[in-house]
Amino acid sequence: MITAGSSHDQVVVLGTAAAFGHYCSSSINSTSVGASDLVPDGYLWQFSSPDTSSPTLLLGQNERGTLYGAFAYILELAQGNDPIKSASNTTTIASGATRHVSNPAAPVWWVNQWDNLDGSIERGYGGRSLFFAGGKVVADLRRAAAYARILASVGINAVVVNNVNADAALVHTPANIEGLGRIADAFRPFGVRIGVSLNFAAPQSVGGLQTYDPLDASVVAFWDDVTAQLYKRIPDLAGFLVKGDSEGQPGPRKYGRSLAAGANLFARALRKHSSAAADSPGILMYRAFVYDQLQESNWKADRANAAVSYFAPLDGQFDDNVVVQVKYGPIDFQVREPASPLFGHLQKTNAAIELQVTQEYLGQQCHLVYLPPLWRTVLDFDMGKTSGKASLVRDIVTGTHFSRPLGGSAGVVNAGTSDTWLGSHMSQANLYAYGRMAWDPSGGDDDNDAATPRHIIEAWTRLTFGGSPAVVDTIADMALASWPAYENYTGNLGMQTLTDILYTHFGPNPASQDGNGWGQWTRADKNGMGMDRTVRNGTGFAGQYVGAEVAARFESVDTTPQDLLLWFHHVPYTQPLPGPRPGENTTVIQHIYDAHYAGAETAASFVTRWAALNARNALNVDAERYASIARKLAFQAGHALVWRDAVCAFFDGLSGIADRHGRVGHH
Ligand code: GCW
Repeated sequence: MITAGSSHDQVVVLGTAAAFGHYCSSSINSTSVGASDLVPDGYLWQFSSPDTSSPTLLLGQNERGTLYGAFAYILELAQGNDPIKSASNTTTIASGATRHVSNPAAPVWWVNQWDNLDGSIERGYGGRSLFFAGGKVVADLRRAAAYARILASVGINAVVVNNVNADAALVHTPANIEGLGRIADAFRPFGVRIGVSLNFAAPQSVGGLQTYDPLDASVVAFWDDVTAQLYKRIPDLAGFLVKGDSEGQPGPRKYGRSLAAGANLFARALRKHSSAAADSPGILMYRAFVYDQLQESNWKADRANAAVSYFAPLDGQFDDNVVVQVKYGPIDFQVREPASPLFGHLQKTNAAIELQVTQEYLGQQCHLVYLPPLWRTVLDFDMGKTSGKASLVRDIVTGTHFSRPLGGSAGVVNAGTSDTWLGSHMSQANLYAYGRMAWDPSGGDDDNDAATPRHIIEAWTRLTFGGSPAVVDTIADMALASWPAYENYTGNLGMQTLTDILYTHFGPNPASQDGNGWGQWTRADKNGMGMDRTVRNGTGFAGQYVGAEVAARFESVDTTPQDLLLWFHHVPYTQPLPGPRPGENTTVIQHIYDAHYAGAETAASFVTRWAALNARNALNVDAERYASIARKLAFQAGHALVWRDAVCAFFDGLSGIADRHGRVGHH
């Protein structure tokens, strides 16, 4: 227990609730400090009434909770806030003291790193790996430890350190297991546990076995042995992450085994090692991102159908320490997707939502795209009535809706050796927000809630650039305008991000969206576009929503929200749409032109808004960060024009329909 402060009314007492109860047993018992209100990793702040001389208490349910409570307290002070005033959900208790309790919404609030053993990071835009180089764990892990501190400060409790496209050798050589142990040692002081991605074929590719069949006894023994070695070095291992049978990765289907059999293989190996150090059994995160290459000529083929068709029939067959990790949308981190319908089907299975902090399809850290508003569309999505009540995705993933013991979220972060960790200063707001929303995914309904996207970006801005109201307002306004702008200039009306789908996922390439085996199609031809995902005439995807009212809403063009129109329906370019102002009409093609011009205009305004802050001397930012952000915004503004012109020219050429305002083409 640490005490700080010189005068009595500034004393803050920091520790676990149990230690505090023990220490103060003569005057205050642990019930009176609210220990019973806390779940593991939760914390409370207790402020005495002004007329008593008791210290402020900052108590965690466990040591990790104490750390989160301390970071949260410091983050308030650093914003110039008085924690007692800014604390939400406070209650007044006996003796007039005020208590604020904060508990994580679910046990899993992890991040994933897609780091390879050679030191590269798949879809990483912030430099090389913090963990690996040249096939092994790096010797100097000081920067990894600094990353652990960042993660703890935003409230993350575990990191999976290597790519889901996993290198089998990572867990096979004693040197690598020792290296993983050193990473865990670097993270442990910050309460962040580590997890490891496994390669399903390792028993065969590095283990010398003839098979990797999950039901084969020698394969079970292989994984038991690997798991035992890892626990020997890392007694608080968080668990494993497995991507099987997807995008060329090996998996159980090769042997005709179910995905549940594949997941349970690892879950059982983990379960044998529940230990006090880990304070809960190791968790097997199993990815729902499983799909096959499809025949585009088949109008009914749809990659979006894959997750439900594979996983829904397996509901109830996964062991209790398995969590199925589901990407937020049915395709792949697009700028706009409906929530994955799989969330509604996992009623007897633990589920977690997978979000992407690294901006793979979303500008790759060269564009300002503040992601929480996108994440909210999915977390707040209602799958329809199940068990007689609304089923919001956020309640499903925390386990509360279907009464599951585990659940939560995984954020693909891909931080690296860059000075900015992620490749740009502004993208750090997304990591900060991910931490806040993973701890408390409920925010957003109420404008006064500290977890709304606006409150989160305002807090991040104050912490990063100081509290000048002009800076806070400008950055918050730009951030909140950024995702809609990016959607406008890359792919509006639910058509997906029209990027180069084949390799880079960066920059416009609308022509690449069709004629490929990846299944991210727009089905654009000279008459119209959009995937027909209706049950009546299309791929049947709309019918995958468990709530009949949700399925019915998406089945009809008239009731599908406009921003998902082309996700669910194939319509002519001349399809009428309500215009931007009441009484105005537009069409799909005109919407495409207008949205791309509007989006590019917003991106251009970021440059001038940022420069105006500087001109007014309102900026509390050093010259280096000012210039770095200015450069990124200038790039974004230019690239938005490239996007605008490429997409508009493509659809102008394909449809032969002129822009009403004469901006596009040669008509
Ligand atoms: O979005 C795609 C990415 C792949 C990634 C895959 C996945 C790690 O383009 O790079 O592989 O998803 O999530 O497994």
